[in-house]
Amino acid sequence: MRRSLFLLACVCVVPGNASLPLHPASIEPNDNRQPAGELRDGVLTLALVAAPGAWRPEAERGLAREAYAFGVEGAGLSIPGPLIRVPAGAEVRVAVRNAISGATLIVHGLHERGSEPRPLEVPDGERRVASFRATSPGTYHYWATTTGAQLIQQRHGAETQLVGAFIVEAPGERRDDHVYVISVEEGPESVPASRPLFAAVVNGRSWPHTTAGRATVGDTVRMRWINASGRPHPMHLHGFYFQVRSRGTPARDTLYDPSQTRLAATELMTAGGTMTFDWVPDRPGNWLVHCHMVAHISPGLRSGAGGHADHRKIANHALDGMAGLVVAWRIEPRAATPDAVEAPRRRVRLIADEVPGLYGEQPGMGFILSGDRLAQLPDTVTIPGPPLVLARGEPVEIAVVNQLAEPTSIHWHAMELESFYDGVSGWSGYGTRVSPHVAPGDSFLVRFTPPRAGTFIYHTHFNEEIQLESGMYGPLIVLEPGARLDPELDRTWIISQTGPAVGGTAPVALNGSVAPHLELTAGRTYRIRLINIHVNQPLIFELTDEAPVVWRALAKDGADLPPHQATPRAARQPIGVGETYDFELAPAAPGPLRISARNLVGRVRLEGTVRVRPPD
Ligand SMILES: [Cu+2]
Repeated sequence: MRRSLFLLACVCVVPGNASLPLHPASIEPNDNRQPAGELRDGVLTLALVAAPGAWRPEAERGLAREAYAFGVEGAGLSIPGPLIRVPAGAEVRVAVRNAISGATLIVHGLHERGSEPRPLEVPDGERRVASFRATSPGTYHYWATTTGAQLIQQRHGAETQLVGAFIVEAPGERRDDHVYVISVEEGPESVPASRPLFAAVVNGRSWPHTTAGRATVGDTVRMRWINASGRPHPMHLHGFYFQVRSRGTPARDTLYDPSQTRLAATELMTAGGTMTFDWVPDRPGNWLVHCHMVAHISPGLRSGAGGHADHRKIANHALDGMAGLVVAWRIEPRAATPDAVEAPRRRVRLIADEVPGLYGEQPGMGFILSGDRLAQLPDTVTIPGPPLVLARGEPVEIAVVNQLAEPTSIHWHAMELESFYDGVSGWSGYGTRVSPHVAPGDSFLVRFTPPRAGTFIYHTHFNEEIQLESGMYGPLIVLEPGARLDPELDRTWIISQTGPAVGGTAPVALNGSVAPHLELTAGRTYRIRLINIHVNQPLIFELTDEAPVVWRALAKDGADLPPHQATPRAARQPIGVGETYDFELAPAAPGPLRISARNLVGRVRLEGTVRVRPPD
């Protein structure tokens, strides 16, 4: 199928699929606030249609794309399709009419979870009914294919938008949650990783056209996320932690009991995956929830953008330098909010600079870190960036100095700080006080007081495709007051890429090396801070021996695990980009250990070794 774009206003439609009508119906976005169908006496009755239409991921501003979509019979099509939402125990009767000519429609997900999946086969032009009792509370979705795809990740092109949310409420559960459905339209290339992405949307719209959420300090905001795309998405909330309440697959949702809930600032959802989380914003301002894979928030997703945007010409990074899987939240103060920023007790300078020709013709971009005395200044950047070590409760002022040839802005990933210092230029802040980007030759003073000790990341939030790939990231480590970082026992293993990718995914490196060789000593107890800040590569990280290697989980995203979850486990950790994990590792015997990091379909992306020396 060729990439087909057409102007909605244009009468001469260029169909990419034979079944697209000459004057396609307009497909509207669906914010999932209104359940569809009629619920009466415990029975939900709903009549759906699946049909082709014209969809505008970027609202009135952008071009229209052809898509197949669901709609309520007689009421128009939407992306995502109508929200099916019932209390647990309800009987669901959903009729589906197939108005996609020349294709048999197979609808997945309209069945009780825990029972045998029953795909609904609807021949061309006909109508079939799925009837079942919804008894398992959770966050689910339904999706359909015209090509016989067995899994959601096998779809591409126009049918990728045939999806809708399906929520089964537990008794007494609140109903004012926000349901977000992620869908991605991709091209048909046989290797999924090299498929071009045409649109990445949340509830049918690409940033900045996604629906913004609004809340007030102290509210509890519940979000249900459904990854109805064929790609993994590590979803990151700026400036806060959220409490994870459920994680699910298309087949099953696991609702966490209080002993299973945990904090996260970034949570990886694989294709078809779901999660529910609660967030209590305690600071006002402009915030974002977004996928941390740079390809899924790239301005190149904008129709007509043609790949890369020239960031030197972008006035507002937030609105013009990102697209795709981003959702805004504006938090209003509950009362007059006191200035949360304390006078700094510590000052550091973080200088962004370039190293010409580090990656062939491309420069490296990285950081120099110093105290407030210029005499301490090292002369060259390191990639990954030097560890920025702070103390819990100690107010810090960081002067971000930009010596690059282009603007930048630095984000303090998972740090609970004031919005103005969060690093999304053109967005972070409140009211008229919005943070600027740091122009070349300029600087910006960032102030915050780390409220918890843990493993965080500092990284560029500007022109990420170039700046992040070129080296602008480093570990941000917060220690308990009075503690000192012992570089022998406290190890950071930071996964990233090695320079700008040439037409694909950049090679994976650990601590800057594509073949890392690390050394530990038997009998010692180490803290391993595992960070993934690769631009686009979620990984399954593994440490192996002939016998299973066991480590003890300590923290995720900088937040300590509750004590009963801080348990020993096999040294194997899926890690999305933007996630951090802390482990305690105590190798008992000398010998070699093997490091491997595979992508989510099992291909090895990084191999290395750890030599465990005999005890002294
Ligand atoms: Cu993503």
